[in-house]
Amino acid sequence: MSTTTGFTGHAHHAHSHATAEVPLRHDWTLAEVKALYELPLLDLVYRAQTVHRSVWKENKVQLCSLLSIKTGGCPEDCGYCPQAARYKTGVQAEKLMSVPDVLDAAKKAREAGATRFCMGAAWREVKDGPQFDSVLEMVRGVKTLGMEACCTLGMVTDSQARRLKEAGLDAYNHNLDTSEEKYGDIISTRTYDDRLKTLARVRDAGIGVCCGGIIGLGESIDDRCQMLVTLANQAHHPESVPVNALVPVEGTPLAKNARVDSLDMVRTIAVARLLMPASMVRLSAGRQQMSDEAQLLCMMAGANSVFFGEKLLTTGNPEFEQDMALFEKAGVKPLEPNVDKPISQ
Ligand code: SAM
Ligand code: DTB
Ligand code: SF4
Repeated sequence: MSTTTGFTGHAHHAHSHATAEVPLRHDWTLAEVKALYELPLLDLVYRAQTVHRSVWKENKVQLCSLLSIKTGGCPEDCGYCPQAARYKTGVQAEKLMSVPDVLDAAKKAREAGATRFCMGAAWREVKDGPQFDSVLEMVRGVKTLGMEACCTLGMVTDSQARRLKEAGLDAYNHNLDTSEEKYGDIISTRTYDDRLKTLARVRDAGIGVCCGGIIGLGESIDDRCQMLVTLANQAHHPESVPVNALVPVEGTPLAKNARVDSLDMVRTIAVARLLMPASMVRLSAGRQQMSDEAQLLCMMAGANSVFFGEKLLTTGNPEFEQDMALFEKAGVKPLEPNVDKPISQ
């Protein structure tokens, strides 16, 4: 099945007025995708950049801000995660942040140039009640500030997805992380199918899907490519595809994993760009370990978003000044904040 990119109705498409002629395919085979992944690096980057520029004509990079609104104490056993209660990582379990504190952080992020605000909670799933009501309030507040609002709260039901949509949520992040085959080695407290079900509920509620993965979990190239195939062969591509490099955290089962080679990030991002031309591809966790040059190569390969600010959820991120210096010296254009909403609001 093949459709052409139709740029309507999504907040982030405001910076691409293109009626691009790049076909959106949903029938990728693993062999095809592996052949792309294994191209000579510069051929791969050249192809990804060519597709990228034909769709994203303004070639801007979105600055997103991430806030952990509920840190630690999670009952799941994701092998990479410092927030799982069962691993001794030094992350303390905290209560859900208050609505005003979250909105203060959102305002600061907007003043610093963020156009998207992502709120993360270390929950297995959302539970109805006062805490979820507060999250809905946070979403409404972020929307009032004129930013894109994204949440990542674990599994949701249909009615919870509907309520998030009504509150104005633009996107829900829920990663597949790796291939279905590899999944059981990394997480035992839920299945790949649980993940896909939540993603379908989010999609059905009309919320944008943010779904990607992590490299450096000990997966094979096949696993990496298969994850990208699974993402791209859905009836709709996720509007947003975060590509994370494992941040190894002491106390987690994956703490001693080998450091991710930056060029593997470049390849993964390039293939994501080729498979999902109209999706935002986000260079997410792992930037602190990457050189300026490697990050720029990721952008050449099609990454058009980064998380900025001193922290991701619990681990480090490059300093704000360092990021701004990189954008400045390389002439990378950040996506402008929504000018219709006054900054003082
Ligand atoms: N609990 C919710 C869930 O799992 O969907 C939301 C928060 S969870 C921390 C969000 C994502 O962060 C995970 O899906 C994973 O991809 C990423 N992540 C967590 N720990 C990481 C690490 N150490 N390195 C890289 N990415 C990580
Ligand atoms: C995503 O794919 N990466 C972000 C966001 N979605 C929520 C989270 C990265 C977390 C890195 C580990 C930490 O800081 O705790
Ligand atoms: Fe919990 Fe999410 Fe961390 Fe898994 S990734 S342990 S679900 S916070």
